[in-house]
Amino acid sequence: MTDSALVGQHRLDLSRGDITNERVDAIANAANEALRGGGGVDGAVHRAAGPGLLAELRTRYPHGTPTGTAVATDAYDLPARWVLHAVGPVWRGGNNDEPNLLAAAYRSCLILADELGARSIAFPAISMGIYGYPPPDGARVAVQTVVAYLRGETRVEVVRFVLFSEETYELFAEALAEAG
Ligand code: AR6
Repeated sequence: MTDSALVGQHRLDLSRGDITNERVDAIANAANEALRGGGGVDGAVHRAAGPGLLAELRTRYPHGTPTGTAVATDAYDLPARWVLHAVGPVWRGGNNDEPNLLAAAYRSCLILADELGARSIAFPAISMGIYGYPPPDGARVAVQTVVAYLRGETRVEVVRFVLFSEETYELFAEALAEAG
């Protein structure tokens, strides 16, 4: 299943599946501040990339990275070239700057992609699993942030949200229809 929209010359796609299979320049990972792996998509990314990923994170980012930021590594055994480890907010009721921090996590990845020269990037639904971000709001922030970025100066050509469940896919499709 796929939905697609054009934002100027850029394409925004939705697809169902496992992000570790994506053949794009960069995949984003929903990490935590420590950057030492975890469950959910982070666990899947580390398993599929192999041990070099954790070794690079330990060496280059010994103190992790704050919520709302992202760091890049090689993608090792994954089909992508880079992994962008983004830290979304833990949902704490909504009055702790969660929407801004979630938008900042997506934007940090897009900025890194531009710095690296990545033209295609795949995102999971950051913060919408273990971190408990309410699904309709999380999808809206994700789509609006990417659309706003693609309307600015960027060399990123394709952004794809890779959603694990049918429900999450539908929420992103609704958010995309609203943003269009
Ligand atoms: N491909 C695409 N999406 C996936 C995959 C996958 N392989 N696996 C899970 N999802 P989560 P968070 C979906 O919990 O909420 C980790 O322990 C999942 O269904 O992975 O940002 C980290 O180390 C959900 O829709 O990330 C952090 O401690 C979305 O990806 C913490 O979890 C995000 O769910 C981060 O929590």
